[in-house]
Amino acid sequence: MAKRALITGITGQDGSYLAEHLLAHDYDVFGLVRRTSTLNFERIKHIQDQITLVPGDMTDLTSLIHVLREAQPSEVYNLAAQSFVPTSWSQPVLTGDVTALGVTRILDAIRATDSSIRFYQASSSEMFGKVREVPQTEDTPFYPRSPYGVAKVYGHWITVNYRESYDLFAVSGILFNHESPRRGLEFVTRKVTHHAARISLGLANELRIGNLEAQRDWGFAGDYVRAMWLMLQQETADDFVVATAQTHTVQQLIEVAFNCVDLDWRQYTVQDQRFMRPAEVDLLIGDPSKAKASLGWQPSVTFEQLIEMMVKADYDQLKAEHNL
Ligand code: NAP
Ligand code: F7E
Repeated sequence: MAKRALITGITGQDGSYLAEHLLAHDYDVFGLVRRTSTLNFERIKHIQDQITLVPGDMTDLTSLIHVLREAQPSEVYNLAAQSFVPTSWSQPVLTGDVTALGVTRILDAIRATDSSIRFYQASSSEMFGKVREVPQTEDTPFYPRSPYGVAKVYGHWITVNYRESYDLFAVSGILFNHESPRRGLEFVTRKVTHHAARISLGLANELRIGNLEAQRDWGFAGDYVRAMWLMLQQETADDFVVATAQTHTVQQLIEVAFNCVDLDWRQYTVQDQRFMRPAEVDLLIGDPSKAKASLGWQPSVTFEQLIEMMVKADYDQLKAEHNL
């Protein structure tokens, strides 16, 4: 019989790639979707006839219990979150409700319905924040720098706690930044690649940006969902860092993206205080040795290939949209 998986956050970047990955492994895929007045199935419309969407919300325990009863999954991937860091300062309580308490709700719903379900929690490198060591490993202490990071630390520890308290197969993937042409336009990689493409097509004339010095370990989302799946196929539940072990500044990101369309980034880039954060995470670089050794996981896309892929996708899409 086909395995059944439930993905919360299926309409997001990672949810769409994970759904594709699970379908390719012959899973019956269920996706939790919240009610919206306009449909936002852009990232999953190409697979919508192969998956089952079930209504619910991470803020509503009853809906999570109903969804688990209906889907009867053997694996749950909890990707739903308020995931944009700046919004976590303007909506800290909502961020805590969805990104932190939402994890407890889904874990408790699993306990109430079927404690044999394997559970994946989308933890984040933002938990390392003001980093205590370089590179960051599974043992690096957390020091979050935003309400989002704080909420993710809660989600991480409640997952560990339910594993230890109730013997659930519950794991956390501590994933470093991962990007793709499906990344939301507000995140820095997609903002930059989209602007590079727009400027080269004459549709915009500048890129307004915040901190150029921040450093991130950026990988490809398609590679990272493979690691999520591998974590739930192991004999024992454990937590893993997933990263490329390479870091780049925001400025390097802009240089690479603008080079893809033969533009000099300096001519178009304007620093704008509005995009600075009240507290910054200056440097992230992960050590994925444990994932490599235990899961056999490694990234397949380099930073340069990733940015080129994103610029090209934006360029082609804008060209088609504007009949250029
Ligand atoms: P994303 O594109 O922002 O997607 C977030 C998803 O969560 C969307 O499907 C969204 O639904 C859903 N969601 C938000 N609030 C919800 C609620 N109250 N109830 C039900 N669903 C809700 O995020 P992503 O980049 O795919 O990331 C996936 C997960 O990994 C997130 O938990 C994120 O925090 C974590 N993470 C991401 C990265 C990264 O670099 N991408 C790194 C580490 C960890 P709507 O479409 O309806 O808004
Ligand atoms: O910012 C700097 C900004 O918003 C990256 C989420 O998926 O990854 C993501 O969080 C860096 C920061 O991602 C702009 O200050 C400069 O230093 O793309 P971002 P993030 O905050 O790292 C982690 C792992 C997650 O878990 C999160 O869910 O870029 N930056 N100028 C800018 N960032 C944005 N967004 N916009 C700018 O104009």
